[in-house]
Amino acid sequence: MEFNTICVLGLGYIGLPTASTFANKGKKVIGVDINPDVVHSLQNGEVHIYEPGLGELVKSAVKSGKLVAQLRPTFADAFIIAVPTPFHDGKSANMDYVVAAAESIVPFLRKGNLVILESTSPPLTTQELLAPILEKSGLIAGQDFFLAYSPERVLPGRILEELIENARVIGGIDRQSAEVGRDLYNVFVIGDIILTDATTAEMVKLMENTTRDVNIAIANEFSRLADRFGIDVWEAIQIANLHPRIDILQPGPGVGGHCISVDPWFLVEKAPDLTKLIKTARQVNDGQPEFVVALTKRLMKNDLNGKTIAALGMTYKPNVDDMRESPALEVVKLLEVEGTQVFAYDPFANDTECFSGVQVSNDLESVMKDAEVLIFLVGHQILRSLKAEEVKHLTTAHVVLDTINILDVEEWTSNGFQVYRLGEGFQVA
Ligand code: SAJ
Repeated sequence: MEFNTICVLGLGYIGLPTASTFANKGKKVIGVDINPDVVHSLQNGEVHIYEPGLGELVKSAVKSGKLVAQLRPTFADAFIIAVPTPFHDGKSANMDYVVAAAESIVPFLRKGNLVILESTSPPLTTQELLAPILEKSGLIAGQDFFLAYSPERVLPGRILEELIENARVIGGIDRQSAEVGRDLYNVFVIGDIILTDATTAEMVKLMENTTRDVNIAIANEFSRLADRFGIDVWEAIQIANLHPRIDILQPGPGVGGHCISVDPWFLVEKAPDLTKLIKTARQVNDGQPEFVVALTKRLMKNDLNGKTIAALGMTYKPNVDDMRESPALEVVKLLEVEGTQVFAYDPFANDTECFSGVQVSNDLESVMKDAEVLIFLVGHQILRSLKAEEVKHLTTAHVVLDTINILDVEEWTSNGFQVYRLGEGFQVA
């Protein structure tokens, strides 16, 4: 089946790259977002998020007239829903954006259309939540229009490559919906396209991110054990990973982002009696900022009150601008509860910006100037390439806590710093 017009709902980290990739393949794309600022900036060819290569891609799509941005959907051959699925305070999935997006399509749904949900969703969403909403149009899913779930699986920082190269799963509400979905993504996907049913596709996505979460949790738990037993977790992991069937991930200040720290909860919510391991892994990773604070406390001889700390790196992972669910922000908040004054730095902040109650500056010098301790929380390239020789002239701090193992300890030590790392069981004299 051929799709000439594609309507993409949600122009965030997934919707915008997807919309502009289709547009650059010559498809007419209507990008829809409920945020007028997003729509307005896109109309001028400007991009509101940072992702390598995305700015140029969007500019060329808008310039060619193939991508237009607007606040409401309109008639199209295919609709792709790529809106956020955050969680409520009680960790249950908030499907409000998916529901609103689906409802906004109803007046424009016609016979023969294809609707794809890409947003990460609890199992059975496509069948039990999405289909009934779309059927308010009077059309029947699988009979009058095609309906499928196709999860995005791209890695922030490599979205444009992975969108095209990764294998794509398409789970249809029936076989034909999956096949028609393949025709759509064939426009740009060069990876394998695997067809299955909608609920399997939903589970595949959740299983992938949950597996990664559990694997990071074991690395984090090892970091605490290493601390207890006075060994270096980084060295131990490196040695263990020489085993042909072992591949331990890296510990750190915790797991953030909008995917891995959220998605496992969708399974816990739907089947609390079957998800002990998944829930515990989530709690281990969520507890890691507290571990970082406990280490900082040990460094400061159990008294954090009145101390000045520079927290370096605030995004949820290196070289992205995304601060959603960032464990680094959590570390700052917990340190503040202990009575410290924290200056937070991130190269992706605009001047000084407030993220979930934390003031984040992009001026490294002013953040480090009066600090007693530097805590490295995110391995941004700019932080990795800092030279101890230069830093020592920019800060009063002599103590450094590296939670991500990015510093050359010898280099920093020889420049007068006392360097401590998460997961190495340090003692402070
Ligand atoms: N992290 C660690 N240790 C590690 C690896 C990661 O602590 O060894 C932390 C990161 O610092 C970050 C978090 O985990 O806080 C998640 O980072 P990530 O790079 O593992 O993953 P995301 O959230 O950026 O993207 C994931 C990817 N999923 C998998 O790798 C299974 C991506 O492919 C998905 O498309 C994306 O979630 C999504 O949108 O669901």
